Amino acid sequence: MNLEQAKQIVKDILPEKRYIHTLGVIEAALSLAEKHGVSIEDAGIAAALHDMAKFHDKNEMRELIISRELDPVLLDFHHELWHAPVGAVFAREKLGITNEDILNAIRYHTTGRPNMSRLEKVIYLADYIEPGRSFTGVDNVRAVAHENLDEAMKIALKQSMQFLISKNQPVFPDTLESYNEFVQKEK
Ligand code: DGI
Ligand code: FE
Ligand code: FE
Ligand code: FE
Repeated sequence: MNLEQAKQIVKDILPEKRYIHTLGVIEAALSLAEKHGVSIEDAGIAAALHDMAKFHDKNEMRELIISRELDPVLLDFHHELWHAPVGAVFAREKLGITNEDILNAIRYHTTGRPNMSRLEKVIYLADYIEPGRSFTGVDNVRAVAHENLDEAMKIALKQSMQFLISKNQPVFPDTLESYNEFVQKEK
């Protein structure tokens, strides 16, 4: 599978708005990958496929989380979180992707996790800073991400958790653990 093939696959699955977001994530991921010595090929494919399950049926995703024995804690959280791990299952089962780093980048693009690979950080951050995003603080993360992946992850995770807390939403354990890791690393 190459980038053009991956783009064509998601173009057929996703509504136009989400496909445009995906093109933005590809652009940001390629730029970050080049800057930080990550495989351009892997970054492009992971970015293209990262939201492939975004609009999948909620009940089917629930069944899949159970049948594929994904983290059962997911079921206690908003279904918005499910498209990332389910997307990794689809990339493997429907598209035959076997590169575990690409699969993990898709799987953890929404929450992050401790011990992320550089590719995982690139995809998490590309999703956060793609040209279509316009929330407060995004320009700062855009600038920092090209200098220091870990510092950018810390800021993005902190802002994400602050947003969730302001909306009275629970924070998924991986998100908190990932944030803690980047803060403690600095000491
Ligand atoms: O799929 P995207 O919209 O491109 O972005 P995403 O996959 O990063 O995030 C999707 C949604 O998930 C976003 O609206 C916020 C939500 N989210 C992210 N982390 C957490 C979360 N929701 C809860 N409840 N807890 C989290 O830790
Ligand atoms: Fe997503
Ligand atoms: Fe994200
Ligand atoms: Fe996304």
